[in-house]
Amino acid sequence: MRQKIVAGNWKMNNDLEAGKKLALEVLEKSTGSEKAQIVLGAPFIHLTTVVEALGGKNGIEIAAQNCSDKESGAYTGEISASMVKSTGTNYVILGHSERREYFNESAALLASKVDIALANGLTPIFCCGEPLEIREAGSMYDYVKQQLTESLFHLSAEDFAKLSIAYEPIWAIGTGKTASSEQAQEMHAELRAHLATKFGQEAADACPILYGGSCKPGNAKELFAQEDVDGGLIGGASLNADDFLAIVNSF
Ligand code: 3PY
Repeated sequence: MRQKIVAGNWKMNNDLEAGKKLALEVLEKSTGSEKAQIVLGAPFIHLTTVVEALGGKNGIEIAAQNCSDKESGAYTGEISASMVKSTGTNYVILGHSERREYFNESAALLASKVDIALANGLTPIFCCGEPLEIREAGSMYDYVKQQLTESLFHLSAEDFAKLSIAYEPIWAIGTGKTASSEQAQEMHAELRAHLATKFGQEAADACPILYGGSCKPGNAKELFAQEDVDGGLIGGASLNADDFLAIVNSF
């Protein structure tokens, strides 16, 4: 049985107090016996506060939304994987389409970020997904598989076994549009088959592949019922504890 994961991606929202309040509300309203691992993806400056506020209760984990590809040194404004880890944070979201698009994160850079995250004991949630024109041209499977090849296929089997993948079609992010459960299932199955060509069927079968892109309480159940959809990376709906937990409880 693959691990189920529902991760919130708070993006650049909430000041410190509001972030802490949201995390505490998720804690209060959760039971600790959810079927999915809960992960909260908080802004860097929230990490220490949120980790301390949750105190490891109900098994809730915290994610950073990025980390540097450099270990340390003269990189003004950057945050390293070891700094993230030192806050008690165990996950990191890497390669979100907003980072690829607005911060020019290339496949090669993301390969380095994956390496440094793993070397520092962080579990990457590696994002991939195609823009609308690629979907409309029908080349989405090749496009997304290439994203995985370029940033993950250098990994050892041992390192690959530590990460999760989030498929987020760009045309479904912040647009209110969601991939249908069939579209999500088809892509997830294609990606899993692709991973199997490199890491073997057993390793591919064990890798959680999450769906992201306008996942909400109203559509999570149907998406999560798909064989190859192992949870979600949740944007807007993760900013509301009730909505987020409704999604978590859609398993
Ligand atoms: C969204 O659902 O909008 C996301 O980008 C999740 O990462």
